[in-house]
Amino acid sequence: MGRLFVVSNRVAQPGGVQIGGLATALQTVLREQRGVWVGWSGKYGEGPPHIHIGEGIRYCTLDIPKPDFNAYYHHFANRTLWPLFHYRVDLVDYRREAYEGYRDVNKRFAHVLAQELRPDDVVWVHDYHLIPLAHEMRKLGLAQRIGFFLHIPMPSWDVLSMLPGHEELLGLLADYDLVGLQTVGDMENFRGYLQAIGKHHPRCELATFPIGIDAQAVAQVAAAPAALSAADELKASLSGKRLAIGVDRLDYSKGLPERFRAFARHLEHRKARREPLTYLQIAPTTREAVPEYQTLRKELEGLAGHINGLHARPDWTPIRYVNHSYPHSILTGFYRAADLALVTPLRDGMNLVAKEYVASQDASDPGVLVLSRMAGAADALPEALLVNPHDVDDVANAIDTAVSMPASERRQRWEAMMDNLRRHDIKRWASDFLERLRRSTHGDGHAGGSTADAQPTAREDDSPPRKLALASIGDAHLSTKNAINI
Ligand code: GDG
Repeated sequence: MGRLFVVSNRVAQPGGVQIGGLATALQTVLREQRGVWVGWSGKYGEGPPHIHIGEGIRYCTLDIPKPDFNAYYHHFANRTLWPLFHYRVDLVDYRREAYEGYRDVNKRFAHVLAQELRPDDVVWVHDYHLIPLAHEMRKLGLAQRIGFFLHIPMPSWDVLSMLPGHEELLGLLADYDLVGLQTVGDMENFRGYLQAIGKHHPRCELATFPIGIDAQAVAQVAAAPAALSAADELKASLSGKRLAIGVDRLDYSKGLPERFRAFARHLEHRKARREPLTYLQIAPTTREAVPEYQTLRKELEGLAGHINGLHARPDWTPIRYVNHSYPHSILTGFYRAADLALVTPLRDGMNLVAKEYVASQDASDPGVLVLSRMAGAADALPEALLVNPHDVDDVANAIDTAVSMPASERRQRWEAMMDNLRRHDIKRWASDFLERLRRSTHGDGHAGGSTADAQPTAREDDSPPRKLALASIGDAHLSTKNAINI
């Protein structure tokens, strides 16, 4: 069996920034399969790739000149594709030169892979930063099996078609042997899109692989002394009040202003005035160079100040709003201390926080998950209190329901969710994807020859979602203070 190559914008090197479950899972698979992890080095510049071997994995990282990186990452990936794929067409900023920079950086990645790959290797590409990569690799004559996994939502045709040149860009996905999506809805959107643009038979297979977490590992960390003492300290600071928690990168897709407003609405309810609830929102900053993130930060600061000013009492502050990031050992303790979690993104490919919250709970006294219907995780966790994140009353009422839910119902819901998380964990996600990629038919068409001869025979997967994981591997800006996973 050939080696496995994982390609993502960033790589998780041992001893580097904080490691999440996704990074750990990929590292495990890479170790088992004599793997190579390819990504940006984190440095600007030109020159040959850096090779580093760590814990059985070969890391191959490339420097990228700053102007190219700005065009590729800051602009096209995060100011064009990210808002588009999250249905925020109002925020899409398309510039042709940024698209060209994005294509150039993908070419750089392809050249590095061309130097490294052997004929029987398999390549697994991650996320929207690298959509054109297989195409660039095919142009260099690389015939290996190449799979792509999209971590974010795949929107419908009417949204995708607003992107200038969408047919060219999204058409390039057909150069992969396998395109994996988070949910059946994402897959149907992409299939509908392909039909609308007249590509009824993509040469690649489409399938859903809902990402999971290492539920057992998260549960163990949450029950370990570091987490338990973090939970105790947090509870002690609440003076007997109940706690709601939110943990999200500071990103407009996560629905934070809407959530703050919904919490304010809850505070107006009579019962809430009798038994006040404290809401802890942890929101580490990311992509700080992108203006929309700066605007969001200001908006949240204003909202938190306003809501606190309106409702706080001398001995109680309703919203504790924190921009720092915390190690997972502490975060799981915070999850465990919270009576409910508010996971209300406006759109989310999956949302791992929802799953981590569930896995961190004490089985005898679990908390309640309030979850957006717009998150991929809602497919796998129907026992959560599902809400429309745009509807402040719906979310405020769900908070009331969560606070008054009897212990027996909380346990029943939690057990069903936990069962799902255990059965569909991150290891299974990775092995399902790789197994499917290795047996993909089109790869045989490529092997050792030109891709032009490969017959397009679509095989789309309608199987129900395999449920349910930890971290984004795309984010480049992980300052030492606010690092999120990798
Ligand atoms: C993309 C897709 C999809 C957060 N704060 C801290 C911290 N985190 C960790 C969480 C979680 C991860 O970051 C966030 O994962 P999400 O899934 O919630 O969201 P994205 O970053 O947007 O990820 C998403 C995911 O890819 C995987 O496919 O689910 O839909 O958008 O693991 O715990 N980690 C630490 N400290 C923090 O303060 N250590």
